Amino acid sequence: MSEKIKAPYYITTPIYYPSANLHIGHTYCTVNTDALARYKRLTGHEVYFLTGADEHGQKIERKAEEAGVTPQQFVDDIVKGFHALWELMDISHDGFVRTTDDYHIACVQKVFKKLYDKGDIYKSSYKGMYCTPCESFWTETQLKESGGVCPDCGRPVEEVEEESYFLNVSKYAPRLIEYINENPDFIQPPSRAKEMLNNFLLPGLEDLCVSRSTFKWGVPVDFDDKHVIYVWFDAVLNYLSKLGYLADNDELFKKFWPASVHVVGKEIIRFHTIVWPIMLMALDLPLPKQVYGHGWLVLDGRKMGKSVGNVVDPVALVGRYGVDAIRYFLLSEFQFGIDGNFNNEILITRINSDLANDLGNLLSRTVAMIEKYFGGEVPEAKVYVSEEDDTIIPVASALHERVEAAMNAVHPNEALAEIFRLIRLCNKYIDVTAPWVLAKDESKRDRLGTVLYNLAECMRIVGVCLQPFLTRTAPRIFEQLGISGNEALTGFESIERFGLLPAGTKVVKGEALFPRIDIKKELEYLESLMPKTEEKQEEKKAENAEKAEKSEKSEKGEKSGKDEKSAREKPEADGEKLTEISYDDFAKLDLRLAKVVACEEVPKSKKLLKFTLDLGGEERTVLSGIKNWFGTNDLIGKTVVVVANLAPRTMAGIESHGMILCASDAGDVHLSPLTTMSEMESGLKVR
Ligand code: ME8
Repeated sequence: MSEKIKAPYYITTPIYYPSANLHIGHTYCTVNTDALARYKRLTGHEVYFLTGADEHGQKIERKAEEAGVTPQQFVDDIVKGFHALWELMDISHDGFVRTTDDYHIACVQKVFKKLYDKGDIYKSSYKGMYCTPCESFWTETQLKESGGVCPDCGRPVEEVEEESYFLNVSKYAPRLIEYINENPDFIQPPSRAKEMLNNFLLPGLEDLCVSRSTFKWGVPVDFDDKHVIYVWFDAVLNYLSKLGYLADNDELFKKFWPASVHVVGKEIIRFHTIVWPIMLMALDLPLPKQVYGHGWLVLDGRKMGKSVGNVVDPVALVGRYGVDAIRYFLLSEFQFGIDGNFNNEILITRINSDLANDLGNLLSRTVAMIEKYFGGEVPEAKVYVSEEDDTIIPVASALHERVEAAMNAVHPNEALAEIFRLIRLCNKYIDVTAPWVLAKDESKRDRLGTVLYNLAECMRIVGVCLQPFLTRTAPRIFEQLGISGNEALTGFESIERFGLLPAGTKVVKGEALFPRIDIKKELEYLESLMPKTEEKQEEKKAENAEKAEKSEKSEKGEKSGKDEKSAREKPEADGEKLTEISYDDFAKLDLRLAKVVACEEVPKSKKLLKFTLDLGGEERTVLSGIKNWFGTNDLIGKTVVVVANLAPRTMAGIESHGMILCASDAGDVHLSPLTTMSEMESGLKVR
């Protein structure tokens, strides 16, 4: 075992804008960063993993105004959702920075003043084209190439003229060019380094405008209160402020700076490899060791993004398939450095083939055979057959090195590919060695034992390696192998040698790690969650028209309407976004208790049931799309809660007057109408 003292490891994600709820793209970046942080902890590094929220700027100020709340209220609300999402995704961050936190504001102001006093920030006036959603100025050349719209998001830019403070970027540019040329690992993947040099640094940099006076929502320049500090200048300093830079207690800063790697999306690599290093040079601080620019998740050929609105909601996916299935998909499917297309079919196939078939079956077959042939005790390995055993043992023995290389290169997907290569080889090994045939011949008992030992040991090695990736599954593998909590067998160093699993270890068969899922049903479900662009809706309509009768078609319209609605509501149900309403708004609802008198099917509708409700003397017909969960007799005599003053609506040719309130989980797996704890009279008001 190596006794080397390992370097502290400081890894960061971008701090995301709380302008809307986070989507699968942010989750992709954070989950990959989390796997890297967990891996470094597992391999003995002291790790600080930082994420957070970038809360200032005009975009947030405008959004808050639209929502009729203060910017602080607006961001507080959305940032709650960030925390909930990271908890849901098992993100193991050590710190969460908010740019509205006092320590951060103090740090930004001190840095600004320090650079002003030094002459690296100076006051002048500026006129330029600005993209508010991206909080970026663009030069004429850049706009020419992009056809006059923002090169990052494709939205219109506007002319802005201000008296501002500027950062003397041009002074440091030659030093930065030299640094990038001398440190080929600094910007990764390497293609991005070329892009930064050729597109920005070599043509010459203009000094950067680092203050704004046209809006208020930012860190004030403390010696000139007309100005707030440019949101990007403010934002990148999060990487220092959370560590206590320029604060009384700067222990974390001393231990962890410079950062080992800033993981960022490719569109913000410019700020991280040009502006940020120049700020650090001006502060006489070392530069981060690496900035890794990952690719985008793309939907229908466009970057998934909050401003465009074509986003996939991770909360719904996790509710349906579980954290590890979604973590696995995000960690394995896309090569980290380049763009990848989000695709439902691949998501489902991955869950079924990689997780349920390859991984799940390998564990269950291994444990089941040890139980069946050896009473649940891992047998000894006594009879080695090189042409069979050499297909897996050398691969298992070298796995830690391969995973280490992939993780050091910031390629979690490649690390997982190595782990799953061993899993597949083990499945093949079972087919080739055919333990069930060996079991029939008493003279082959020692060989049978060896085969099962090798499989169990490979499974242990797989479990150890999977810990940073599949946070819930790795412990379940250890449980079934009977080695839970045994650090000597689950720590990363324990897989440097093949054969550490002691014979006699008691295995325990457990539930399947990943149940197989029904592809057709799940694709329909996922389709209903996808953001619907107009074009897509048209395509869908055309598809439906071909498939169904006229009446069927109207039901499909009903279905997608409902599903869109439920997709929008889900984040709220999971505490992600709660829009406050006044009591007066609430009082507009007329909620009533109603007794279900009768219920019947709606001809040709797959989802709707027709209810006759007693609202205390008044009888109502209410349609409800709950046929997937209930039969016509299930609710008869039950008391339900109805929105009684909902405007009547005709569905499938029947007028429905009111709505039955139901609760459902994220994937709509469980659904229940609301009722009362004791018998209450029909027609009573609910408030
Ligand atoms: O840019 N695919 O915040 P942001 C993959 N506040 N990753 C994606 C993605 C997609 N479709 N969409 C977003 C900001 N991301 C600034 C950062 S840092 C000092 C300040 C990820 O909320 C990706 O990592 O727009 C991207 O860089 C980041 O979210 C942008 O998040």
